[in-house]
Amino acid sequence: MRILAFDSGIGGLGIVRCLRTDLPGARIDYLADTAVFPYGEQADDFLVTRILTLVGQAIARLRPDLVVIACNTASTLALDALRARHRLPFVGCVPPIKWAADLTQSGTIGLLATRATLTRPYLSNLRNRFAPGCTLITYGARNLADLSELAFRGRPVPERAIRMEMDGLFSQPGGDAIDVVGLGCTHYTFLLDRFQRLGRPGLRWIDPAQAVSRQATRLAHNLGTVAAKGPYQPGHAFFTALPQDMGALLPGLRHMGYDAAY
Ligand code: DGN
Repeated sequence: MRILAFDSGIGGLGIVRCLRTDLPGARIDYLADTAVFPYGEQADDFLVTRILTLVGQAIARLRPDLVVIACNTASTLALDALRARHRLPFVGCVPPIKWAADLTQSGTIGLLATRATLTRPYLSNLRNRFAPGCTLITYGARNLADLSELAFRGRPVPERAIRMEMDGLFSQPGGDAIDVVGLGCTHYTFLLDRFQRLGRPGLRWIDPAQAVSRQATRLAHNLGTVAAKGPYQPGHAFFTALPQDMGALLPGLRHMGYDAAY
């Protein structure tokens, strides 16, 4: 079983970490489009073409059995187009609106995501379908993805900068009533412990990484080609631009740097 996971940066490695445990016998390759990170600030047309091209090339080269689009910004924009183009199972990653709506007691849910994700019809559809009775307060964070990259690398993350972004959500009208916050960007998994520490007591934070991994695992088992247990297979990580300080990359993923094929 070969899995390809894709994100703009290190965010999808939170899902890869879960997949490692859920599918120890799978070979997981990771492609990060670091050359145009952050995706949240790019134009939609540009991103769709780029994602279709990069993921298409990676599929042709790595021949995965299953693809995980481990990025909300990419999934909410290009998942349907990818599915239409490739006869492969795709697992996407979208803001956990339904989950938040199921958990909230106050009826007010918060969502942190990239600005791009928040403007997509995909999000309003999710909201209309799964949380019609809830108040949804969103905040499109510009800096949280960068701060997550720092956290991932084990570098100091200024607490003040995280607080400022959290204030962007909670200081909106009605923000006091938020009791559940969904993470709508895979990068934020690496800041979850800080959100929990700095947020109001009693707030619930939803990180979909584990659920996405479980969904991929279900599909992998349905394909019938997956060994339930090891032997453990290391994967490769490919970057479209050589990132600095990637020493903290997940153990077992060998860093291949930029590959001309991409
Ligand atoms: N990790 C990505 C997401 O889930 O939306 C995008 C982060 C970014 O590029 N800003």
